[in-house]
Amino acid sequence: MFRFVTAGESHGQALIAWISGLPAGVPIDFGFVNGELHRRQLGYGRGGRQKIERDRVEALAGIRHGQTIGAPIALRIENRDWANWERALPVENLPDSESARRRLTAPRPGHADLAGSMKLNLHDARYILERASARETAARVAAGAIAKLLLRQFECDVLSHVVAVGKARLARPASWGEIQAVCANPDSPLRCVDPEAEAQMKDEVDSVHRAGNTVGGIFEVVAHNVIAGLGSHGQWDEKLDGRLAQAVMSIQAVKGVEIGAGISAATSYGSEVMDEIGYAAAAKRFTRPTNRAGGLEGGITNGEDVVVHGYLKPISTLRSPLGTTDLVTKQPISAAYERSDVCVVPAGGVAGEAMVSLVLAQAMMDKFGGDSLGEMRRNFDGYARQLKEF
Ligand code: EPS
Repeated sequence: MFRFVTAGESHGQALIAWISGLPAGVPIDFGFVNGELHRRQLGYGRGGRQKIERDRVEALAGIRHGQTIGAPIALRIENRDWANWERALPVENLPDSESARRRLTAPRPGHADLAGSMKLNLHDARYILERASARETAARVAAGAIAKLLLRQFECDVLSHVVAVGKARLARPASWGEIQAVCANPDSPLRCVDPEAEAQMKDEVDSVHRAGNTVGGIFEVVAHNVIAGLGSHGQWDEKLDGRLAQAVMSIQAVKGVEIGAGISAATSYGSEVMDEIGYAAAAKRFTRPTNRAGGLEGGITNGEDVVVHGYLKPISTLRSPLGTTDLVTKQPISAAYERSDVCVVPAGGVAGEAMVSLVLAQAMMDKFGGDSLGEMRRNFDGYARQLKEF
């Protein structure tokens, strides 16, 4: 069974990702994994923390001689900021622990601070925010990179780009080639395929930054060359669109997920929404002139690109804070502020790629299984042949 979980706090020693259920023999390119971690750190509107961190992965288990060995994989990413937090968050209860604590009793509206404090019966949101922090997405991206390396064995690739920042929006669809080009460009400030739309997005970031505010947006994750038939129409929890939605919704600050053109489809007519079906005899495959379904029908991939949109609310830590209530005194107070990102939509997209890759890798394992990559490839190739002969 393919599974993954993470551990680690934002200002603790390290983040950990644990992945189990991958076949033996998948080549692991650490340059690629570290490149993915670097991509997550980029983006116009990031805060001071990214000047401290240099995310790199260290493999502790499950990878030997550059390949998976069919054993659980453990990955570690160091938090360089830990050096500044060792006294505030020690593992052991040191003699000066009490005075060194950096308590947070002014819960930020929109963050996990209040809900988590009530739930855990703590009058200090520190422990909650440490784990709820989007720093955790670094561990997801490391795990997602491993999933991507499995998908790439089957010619499938997953990338993302930014579709909206605040009110600034990319008004046209992006081709796969454009998405590849913008993802390969380390100087792209917001990973938007259109320079004019990107300039407007930058203006949005600048203006909210000046106002001590934050801004959200929309990212689009595209999985290219996904084989038809992943997922199932059989049970609610086997439907791949539902599994993707859960995975992307679980990313910090995501409050909405859309598959294909799902949101506008709700207010359009049937003839404007469905993708007509053709057939390319030479390629022996069914074709669609449009892909409004986002590559999924009935919870099953249909052979078109899988397209998932994540809708990110603005970051909840505001330099001009909103009003809140102190957890201890119950008196009105301004919400806590130390430092914060202003816009994280490009980083959210990289986390989205990781989650989509992990779900697709899981669906590939469900269908093609195999304890070794060779066994999985035989299963895949046999099915691919069946599709051609269909
Ligand atoms: C986050 C708060 C900030 C972000 C962090 C998420 O951290 P800090 O309080 O240390 O400045 O930078 O995201 C990351 C560290 C990261 O690597 O993405 C939060 O509260 O969610």
